[in-house]
Amino acid sequence: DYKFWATQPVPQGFTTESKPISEPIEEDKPKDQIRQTPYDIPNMFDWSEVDLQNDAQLQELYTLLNENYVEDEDELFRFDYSPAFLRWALQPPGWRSDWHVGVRVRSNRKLVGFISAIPAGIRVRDRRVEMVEINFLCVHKRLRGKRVAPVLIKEITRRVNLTGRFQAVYTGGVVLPKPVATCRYYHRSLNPRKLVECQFSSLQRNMTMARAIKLYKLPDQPKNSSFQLMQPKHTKQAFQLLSKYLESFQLAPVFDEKEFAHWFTPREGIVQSFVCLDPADSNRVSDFASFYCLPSSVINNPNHKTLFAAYCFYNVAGSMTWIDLMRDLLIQAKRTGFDVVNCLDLMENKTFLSELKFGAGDGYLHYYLYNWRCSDMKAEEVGLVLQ
Ligand code: YNC
Ligand code: MG
Repeated sequence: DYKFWATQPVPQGFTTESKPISEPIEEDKPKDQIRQTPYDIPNMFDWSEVDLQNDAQLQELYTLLNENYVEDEDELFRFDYSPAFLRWALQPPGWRSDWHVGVRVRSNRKLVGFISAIPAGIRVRDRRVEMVEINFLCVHKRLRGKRVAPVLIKEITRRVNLTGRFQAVYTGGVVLPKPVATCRYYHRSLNPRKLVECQFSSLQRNMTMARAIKLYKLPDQPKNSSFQLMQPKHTKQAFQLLSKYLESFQLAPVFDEKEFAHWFTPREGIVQSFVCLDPADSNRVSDFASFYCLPSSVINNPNHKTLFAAYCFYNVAGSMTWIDLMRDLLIQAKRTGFDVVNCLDLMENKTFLSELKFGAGDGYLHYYLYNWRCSDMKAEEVGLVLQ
């Protein structure tokens, strides 16, 4: 049983709503009914806002996550979010530093816990809600199992509620009450030799390394000759193309143009976005594709330190087929030096995964809403990708 989650406004149990509803679980609270002071944490710790503008504090957060954040089940890999990536992920338009919540050891000021919120307009079926996205919940390995995580969650909730927001969206690999959707990870090898050496993948029966290398070979150049890095002159049209496309999903972000520019303006080593142009009118953006760059540390491997992974972000096949668009994105990722492209089976991704030789992974990603009741969604109804 879930001792903490039983006290929270989330659907209790794992039963399914029969009607296609979308509504709050509990009402918004007036400000004077929200706790005004931080929750108590054990005596040896202090709350501490992490100032990401400050390079030293950004480095402290980087180190906490690099050493203690999400690992795969076999403890072979751990996410290695770069400092610059963390700034991008945690400082979108409307970010607040009091939503970058740290916990420090009182005696030596060491950062040992963290949770974050960023503002996001999210549409759930026909309801648009001003929510937050919760991410980077982390407790130092030596402090696990001591119920620090629930205090972090309650404290970020309090700080978000004080700004008049009462809903959140978050994702995770663990099963909690209650996923609104569950997506599966797929992986496309670009550098099969390294992936095998790192035990990220293994050679299937009857497969030799030479055959694997041949199987995953890609053309050197994109098929669509107009496929190019998104430039400022493309932003407005790419924004409109994506916004229209996202209307077809049951759970999706609603970006404004400024947010779109933040999330998709190419930043080396962080996020890469591409457009294709209409051959009949080279001023018209017809297709859009993007990935974000998230390496993983390879744990205890004598030969490899880092696995370079690109994660499919938001894509729109306008004039091209999904297969042609996403093959061009794979070619681009390969040319940039990535070892693997990871992709969830949400939006229309199932239409190209097998044809482009993505393999099903063992990881699942559950999507959760806080203080929102709605019926279950299929992976292909989800139009939201978090970092
Ligand atoms: C998790 N990932 O079930 P019960 S994802 C939520 N999300 O509660 P303790 C989690 N809850 O079962 P530990 C969770 N993992 O008693 C565990 N829990 O009801 C629950 N890992 O607390 C768990 N990062 O402190 C249990 O556990 C209670 O010391 C146990 O700490 C957990 O960022 C954790 O995977 C995850 O650093 C911090 O294991 C730690 O183990 C760790 O005894 C590696 O906690 C890194 C990792 C999680 C990545 C993510 C999204 C987080 C969402 C949090 C929920 C937000 C709700 C909305 C708030 C805003 C609302 C508004 C408005
Ligand atoms: Mg704990």
